[in-house]
Amino acid sequence: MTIYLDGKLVPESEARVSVFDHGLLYGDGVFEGIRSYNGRVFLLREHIARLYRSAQAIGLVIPMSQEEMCRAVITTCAANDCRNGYIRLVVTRGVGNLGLNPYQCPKAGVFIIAATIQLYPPEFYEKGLKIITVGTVRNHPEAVNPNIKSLNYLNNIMAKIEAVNSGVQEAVMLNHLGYVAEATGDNIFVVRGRALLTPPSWCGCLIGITRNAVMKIAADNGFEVRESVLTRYDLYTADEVFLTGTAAELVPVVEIDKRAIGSGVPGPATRQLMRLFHACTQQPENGDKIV
Ligand code: PXG
Repeated sequence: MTIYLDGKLVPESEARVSVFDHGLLYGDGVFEGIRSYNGRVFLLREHIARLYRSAQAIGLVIPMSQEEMCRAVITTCAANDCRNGYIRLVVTRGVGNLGLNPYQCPKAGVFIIAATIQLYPPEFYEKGLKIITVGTVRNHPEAVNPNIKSLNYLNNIMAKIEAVNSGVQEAVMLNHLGYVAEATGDNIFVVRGRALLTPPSWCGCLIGITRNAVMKIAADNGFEVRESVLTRYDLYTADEVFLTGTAAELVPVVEIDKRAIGSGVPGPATRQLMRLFHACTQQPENGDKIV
């Protein structure tokens, strides 16, 4: 595998970061997870724009322009023939001393991995996920705001541990007020009749690129799409529930906290949106060509 590291393509064996990098020492940095479909990087510009917003929010200067970053992603995909894959783009605070102060780190580090990912085994896309709500609360908006896709995912990892320890694949996290925020690496949607509901940003979710794409697709196909404050009651009594994310794509949820959702199998709206989302990933206008 060939890795993009600080402006150069290097073999995987040479792609190393320092133990003094604050990305490692403090989780100080930001990242994106991006997919390629059919030789194009899906919604690349949206991902890069969000990366730069995350960096801006933590006062991190990325030492290249958004256009240069887009080129770097495409070049890394081309070098790895990553035509249907998963791209992990990481910007760290860079090398500094053993203190928190980020201003001691002269230059941000940038690396890009173009590989593959499978978040859930294929049968879950057919049968749906069983999930639980967990005690670990989503970040308060005035702590590390959930819109910052930071290298500090420990809060979400704690929630994931609760889910896995309970024998399920995924956790729903609530915010500090008790409202539904999102899953550990995916946004959450509720179907109620022809309405499609998902929590607003202030409830503690990342504004997912897949979330936005699905909201647009649904609106274009006759759903009434709304951001809505959701409680666990709304999940338990939904007709359908599904999760969205770059890695997960669109995955049905059939059980939450031992309550069957709707009929207990992936519902028609979810299956329709899965088909429509797949078609959307294949449309040339939604991606930058890998050359
Ligand atoms: N919420 C959180 C907390 C996320 O980290 C999403 C929602 C979905 O956002 P997008 O923009 O991808 O629709 C994410 C994204 C992984 C992995 O390796 C996680 C994400 C994306 C890609 C890979 O587990 N999370």
